[in-house]
Amino acid sequence: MSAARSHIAPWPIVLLGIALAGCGGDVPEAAPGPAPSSKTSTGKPRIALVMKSLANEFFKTMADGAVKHQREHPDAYELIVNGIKDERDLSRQVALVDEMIAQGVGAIVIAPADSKALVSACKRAKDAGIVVVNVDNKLDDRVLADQGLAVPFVGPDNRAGARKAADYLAKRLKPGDQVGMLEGIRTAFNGQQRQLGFQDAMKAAGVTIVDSQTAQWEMDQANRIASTILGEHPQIKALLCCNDSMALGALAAVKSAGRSGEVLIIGYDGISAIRSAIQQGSVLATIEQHADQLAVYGIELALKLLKGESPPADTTTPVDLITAESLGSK
Ligand code: ALL
Repeated sequence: MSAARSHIAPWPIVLLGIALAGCGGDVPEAAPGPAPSSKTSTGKPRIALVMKSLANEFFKTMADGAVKHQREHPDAYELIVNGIKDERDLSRQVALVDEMIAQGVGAIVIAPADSKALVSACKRAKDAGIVVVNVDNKLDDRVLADQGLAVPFVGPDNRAGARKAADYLAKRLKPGDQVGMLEGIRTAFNGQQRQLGFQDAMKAAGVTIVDSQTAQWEMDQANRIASTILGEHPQIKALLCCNDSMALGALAAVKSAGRSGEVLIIGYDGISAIRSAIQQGSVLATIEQHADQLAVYGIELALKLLKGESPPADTTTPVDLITAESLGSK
């Protein structure tokens, strides 16, 4: 059994791992066996993509983009794709990094589930001579500095992205209106930045955020918390959700409270279910952060670093507002 398969966790990672084991090709055996090498027997570097919850379409899209890129560049590298089962499974993500170190991959491209908790694992990888590239959610600058670690980041300006969606929402609100917010994992930098972007826009519009709670990026938790917020603050005019999974949970809560059309919803990611909801008019807007390209940018940078190029400064990737108008449904 290949090393890639031997560490694969239950569904949905299994499906992805099997698909990618074929795609990645020549994956070395797990220990005991020959000493790991950062290159395969064909001389190609192996790049490990380590993501967050594969239950979230955002990361499936990210994985699909990476697989497509590898298939278009079969001679450049081999790809190992990993993810965790739920958004909070930090220890599993740390373990995945350690498994990739043990396999002796050439590079790790990581979307960390937590901006602080993954720094030590990334340091272990770099100390083992592995190229590390950080995508999507930025590692904490202070913890990186404390550990004497430099990791290039490729990803969006989440504060600016969130501001775009919330400014669009603000056009439908008036000063003095009240809204609620669903936050991501509070130790994730991108979640913090999205929260700030939403706050910036509401402050500028004179709108009060009367309740803001973390639903840990998850739909089910968002559904429960949104129901509570709607019960406790029946006057709210909108729910601002720091990702689309939580927007889906909020949407179900608004529907079951019989408040469809009265409580506006915004999200962040651009997943297909939210795009459909926007076209149907039940969600107002989201932010497309081009998940299919995020890992690809990271892989392309990793390939350059593996060739000995110097790491660049952080790279900011695009974010686009998605509304019924932009989807052509109005
Ligand atoms: C962030 C991603 C997506 C995703 C969220 C939950 O890092 O940018 O917004 O929905 O994590 O894992």
